[in-house]
Amino acid sequence: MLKFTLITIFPHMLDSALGHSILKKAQEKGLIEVEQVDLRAYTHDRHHVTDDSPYGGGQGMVMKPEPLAAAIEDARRKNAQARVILLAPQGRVFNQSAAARLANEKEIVLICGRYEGIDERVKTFVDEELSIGDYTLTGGEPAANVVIDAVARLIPGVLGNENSPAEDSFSDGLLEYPQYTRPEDFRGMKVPEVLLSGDHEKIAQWRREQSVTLTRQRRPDLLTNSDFKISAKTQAAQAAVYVALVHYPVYDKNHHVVTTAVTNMDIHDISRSGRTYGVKGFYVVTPVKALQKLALKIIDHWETGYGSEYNVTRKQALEITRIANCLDDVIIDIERESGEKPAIVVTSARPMGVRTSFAALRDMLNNKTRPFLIIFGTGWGLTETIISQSDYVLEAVEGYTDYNHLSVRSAAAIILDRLMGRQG
Ligand code: JFT
Repeated sequence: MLKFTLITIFPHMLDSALGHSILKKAQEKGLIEVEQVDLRAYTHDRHHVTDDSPYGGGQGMVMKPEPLAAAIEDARRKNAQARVILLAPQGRVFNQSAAARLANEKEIVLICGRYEGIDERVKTFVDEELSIGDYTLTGGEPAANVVIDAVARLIPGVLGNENSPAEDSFSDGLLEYPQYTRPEDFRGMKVPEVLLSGDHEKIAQWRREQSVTLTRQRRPDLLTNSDFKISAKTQAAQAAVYVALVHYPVYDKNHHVVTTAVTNMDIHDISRSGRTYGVKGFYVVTPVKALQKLALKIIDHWETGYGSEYNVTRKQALEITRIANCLDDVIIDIERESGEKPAIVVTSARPMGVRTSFAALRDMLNNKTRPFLIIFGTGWGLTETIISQSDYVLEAVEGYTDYNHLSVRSAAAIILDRLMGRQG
C-alpha cells in the first residue's frame, strides 16, 4: 500500500485522472491511496491568501512560505514515513529509475505549487525536488499526476499482469518494439510476416532488433550509458561488416601498380580494432604465396601456437583474421558465409568525386540491409579499377593541416570507430 498526499490549492484538479480505469481500481483494491490536501486550510487570513509578490520585483506571484511549511509539517505528522517531494522546474528530472525507486516508499507527499514558483525557503522542508521534463507547465499538479501514474503502475497488482512492467519501454533502457493487432492487412499495410510465423524465438529476436534499431535512430542518448548486455543486442541489429587490407593491386608513389609487403603490425592492429568494433572478418589480401605464408604464420602463432596461451586477447582478435588471394575471393567468401553479396566500400586519402559520409554509412549499417565489405589499401592506395567497382567511396579522414599521412592501421581504427563505435 502506497499513500500519496497532494498539497495543492486545487484539491480537485486530479479527481478525473485518478477516478478512471487502472488508478481507480488500484485505489478500490487498496493498493494505493491518494489524499488531496487543500493548501488554503493552512492559511489564517480571511481571504486564504497563498501567494504574494516577489521581493526584488518582477512579474507574477510567488507562493508564500507559511501555509506550505504548515501543510508539510502536518503531512509529516500524519504520515510518519513520508518522503516529501516538491515538484519544481529546477528539480532533478523524473525518469523510470526514479519511478522504480519511489514505488518502494510507503508514503509520498507531493507539493504542487502554482504561479512563478514557491518561496525558496520552503525547499528546506522537503526531501527532494523533481521536474517531469524540460518543458514549461502552469504548475505542479500535472507533474504530480505524471509521477503518481508512473509510480502506481509499478506497484504489484496495479496492472493486471504482474510481470508486465518489466517489459516496458525504458525498463531495459530501450524503446519498445512496434505492435500490431487485427486486421492482418489494414489499408494495404501488412503485419510483418515474422509475427504470424508462430516461431517464438524468431519473434523475440525480431522484436529485440527492432527495439535496438529504433533506439539507435531515435534515442541514441538511451544507449550511451548502456552496459555490455545492450551492446551485444546492438550488435545483433547491425549489418555484418567485413574488412579487407589489400596488398595488390595498389599504387606505389610513382602511380605504378605494385604488390606491397605484408606487415606484422598492420595485421595485429587491424585485427584488434576489428575485434573491438565487431567486424565479422578481416581479410589480408595478397597473391604472393610467400607473403600469405608469413601472414599465416603471424595468425597461427597467436591462434594455436605458443602465443595463444601467452596472450589470450590477441588470440581472440586474430580469430577474425583470414588470408585471401584477391578481392574476388573475399567477396565469394563473404557471400558464402552471410548468404548475400556484400556492398563494397572503399577508402582513399586522395581527392576524388562523390563520397559517402561516415554518418550516412553508419545509418546504412544500422538499417541492416546487407553485409558490407570495407576495403583499405596499402602503399599509395587502392587502384582506380577497385574504386570504380565499389558501391561507396567513404569520405576521407582528415585533420585541419596539409599533412595527411596516417598509417593504414590508424585510418582503419578511426574509420571503424566512426562507423561502429559507441558515440558519446
Ligand atoms: C512547474 C514543473 C515543471 C515545469 C512546480 C510551480 C510553478 C510553473 C512554472 C513554470 C516555469 C517556471 C514556474 C511549476 C513545475 C516541470 C513544478 C511548479 N510552476 N516557473 N514540474 N515539472 N517540467 N515547468 Cl510551483
